[in-house]
Amino acid sequence: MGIVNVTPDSFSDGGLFLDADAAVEHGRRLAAEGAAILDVGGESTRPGADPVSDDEERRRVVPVVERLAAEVAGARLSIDTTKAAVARRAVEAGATIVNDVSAFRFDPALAGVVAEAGADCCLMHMLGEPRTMQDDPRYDEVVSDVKAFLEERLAFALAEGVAEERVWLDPGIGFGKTVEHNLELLRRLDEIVAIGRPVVVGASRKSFLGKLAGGRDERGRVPGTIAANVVALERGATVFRVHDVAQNADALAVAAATFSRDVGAGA
Ligand code: PMM
Repeated sequence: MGIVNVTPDSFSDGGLFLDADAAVEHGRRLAAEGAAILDVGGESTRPGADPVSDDEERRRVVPVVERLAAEVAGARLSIDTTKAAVARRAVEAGATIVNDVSAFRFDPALAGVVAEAGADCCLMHMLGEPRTMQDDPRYDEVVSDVKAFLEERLAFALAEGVAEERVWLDPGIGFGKTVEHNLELLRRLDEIVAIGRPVVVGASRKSFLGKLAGGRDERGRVPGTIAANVVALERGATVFRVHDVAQNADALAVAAATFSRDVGAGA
């Protein structure tokens, strides 16, 4: 899953693809590098980020989804949003996956949009909300807490009419987690996989990788991203949300062949 952020302020690529032409070109390049999915987002979820209005978010993402659907063959389109109004328009424009970092908490009507469209959805764990999630995150026991949250959100999605086979789950690396929380979730990812739905991992370029490896900035975190994704693959993850598709796809192809695994929905 290649990341196409149409935002001025995402943590590692904010502002680079705010113009629709640049975003479409970037998506085209990620698809050529092997992305099976392009994840288009118009609202930054970095720690401390302020919310964006429905109208502004729609204005950013809908033209990009429309053009990617028309111009780029071979990759499915995912809309990274927490808002029903944005998802509805993106699905009309050609998205077939809804990636919701709030797991239907911020806008419960989003579940109905997914159910009605027959779309796939990714439900992610986050502690609280982006503005405050990194202020001293605490858990009773991080893996059990995240697992219980994802089971509860899966049950909510099913109750709203989403088919179980449409739901993917994500432990939300970096969303209200310390370095040790992130490592424990990766180390014990098999316990999340045991819920029985495909597991998505989004470790790409995140700050814990910089903290573990010499204080590297976002662009220097590709080797760390690959290490985290190979561990996640070994523990059973099947979807890897990344900025650097070519490098991750090569590494995961070799790791998957070694483990005799499919990379599933692809890098
Ligand atoms: N991380 C970000 C945004 N969306 N979606 C899922 N499913 N999982 C993630 O880990 C995730 C996400 C933040 O990263 P970005 O600002 O580089 O997009």
